[in-house]
Amino acid sequence: MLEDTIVAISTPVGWGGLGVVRLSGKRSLPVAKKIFRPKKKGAKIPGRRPLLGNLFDFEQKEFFEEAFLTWHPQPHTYTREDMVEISCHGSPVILEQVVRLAIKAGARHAHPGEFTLRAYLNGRIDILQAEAVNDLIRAVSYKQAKISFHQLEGRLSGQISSLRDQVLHLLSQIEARIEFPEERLRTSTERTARTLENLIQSIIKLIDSYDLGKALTEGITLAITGLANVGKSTLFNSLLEKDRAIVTPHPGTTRDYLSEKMEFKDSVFTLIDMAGLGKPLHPVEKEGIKRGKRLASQADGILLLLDISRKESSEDFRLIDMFKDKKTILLFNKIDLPQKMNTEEVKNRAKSISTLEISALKGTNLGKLKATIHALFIPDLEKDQDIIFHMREKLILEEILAFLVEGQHLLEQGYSEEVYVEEFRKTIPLIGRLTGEIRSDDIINDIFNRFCVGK
Ligand SMILES: Nc1nc2c(ncn2[C@@H]2O[C@H](COP(=O)(O)OP(=O)(O)OP(=O)(O)O)[C@@H](O)[C@H]2O)c(=O)[nH]1
Ligand SMILES: [Mg+2]
Repeated sequence: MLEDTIVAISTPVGWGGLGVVRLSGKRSLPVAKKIFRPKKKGAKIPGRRPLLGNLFDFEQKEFFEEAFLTWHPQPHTYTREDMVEISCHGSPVILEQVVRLAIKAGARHAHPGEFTLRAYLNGRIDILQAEAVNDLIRAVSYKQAKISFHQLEGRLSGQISSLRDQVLHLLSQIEARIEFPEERLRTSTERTARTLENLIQSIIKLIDSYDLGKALTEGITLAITGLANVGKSTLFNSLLEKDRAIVTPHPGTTRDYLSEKMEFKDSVFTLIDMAGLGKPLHPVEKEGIKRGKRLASQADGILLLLDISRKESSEDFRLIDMFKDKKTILLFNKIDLPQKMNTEEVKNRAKSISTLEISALKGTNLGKLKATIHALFIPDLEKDQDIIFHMREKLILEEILAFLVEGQHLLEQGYSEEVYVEEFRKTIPLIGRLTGEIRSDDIINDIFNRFCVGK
């Protein structure tokens, strides 16, 4: 595969001022020379400097375009291979002709992301940096682009490699105790426990940063839920500051769900309004409730509304139970009305869930609600703490965390070094998978298929 010379149009599909065709591989320069003739007869092609010339159709024996050619000799290139860039007018007809001729001259059409894949396979970047390339190109905000740029420069890779160093340090402490049990200078179990605790905390911070990553990209989804008529649609509209959902005094107003983006302090939240989760009054509502339950279970968080102008009911408690394992904020709505609900009793039952009293109609405490949402979902990051944008990374970090926590458990329970050291050793290959040091075809396919052709 790496023996092939690949070619692709690297600029977007369509018409533009300029268009660029890129080649990478051993035969890049010979292939390009068949298509390109310098303006100055016999001029040598310099390294890393654009040379003006004409493009030549060696089949029809005719010139068809003016272009700059830049030769990037290996190894200091994007792919670490010989590369050539042909920059001409941004006409799809011309660009496709250049690619066609390059293929005739011995190149092969590149797959999506294949240039970056080569940079990875040739060891110039790791898989985290490769992901950052695509994140940078597809960034939806300047802030996200900047974070991706730093990751491309190796900031996240640096953090992961420091995690690996910490694990290795931990292992060496424990292994020294196993090998030289009599040694007076050996590290104490307490010290190992401290090293371990620090390591666990840094991994938790990284895992938590995924929420922020999501908030900066596709948005955190929040399902507004509760029984019928508690004020879900009113809250939805108030938070969005627009009259989006229909509000009526009749229970069962909302049947289909609605979703809209809300921005707050750099972050994006997707709010979902839906049918009330109580007993359906109408067959259409039944389907709405089914969908509502599914949406709520898939959401990142729940805003669970209760109507304090009514007495608490077993239905209310059932909902609190239903969402006790999710990130939930319990909202006592309609505080502008006379109170019938025993909120203290409800709070006792809700235990660790955070609560807030609001009036969706009058807008009371909505600023506080936004701040609470932000605090719950967007962790306060230290200045140099990196952010992860991908589920892949989060899942591997969670696996690593699980082994460390299991090891911590065994250590605390007084098991011997030989027993808990095994748990810590299991994290090493996982770190390798995280950075791509351990190659996996699945991961490679999954990541590079998301790229565009030509990158
Ligand atoms: N006084 C007062 N009334 C409210 C408040 N929030 C909502 N309401 C009223 O409660 C009724 C129901 O509000 P909706 O927002 O439609 O409630 P919902 O939960 O979306 O209802 P369904 O879609 O039927 O499940 C409307 O008459 C609202 O004006 C509030 O904070 N205070
Ligand atoms: Mg509604």
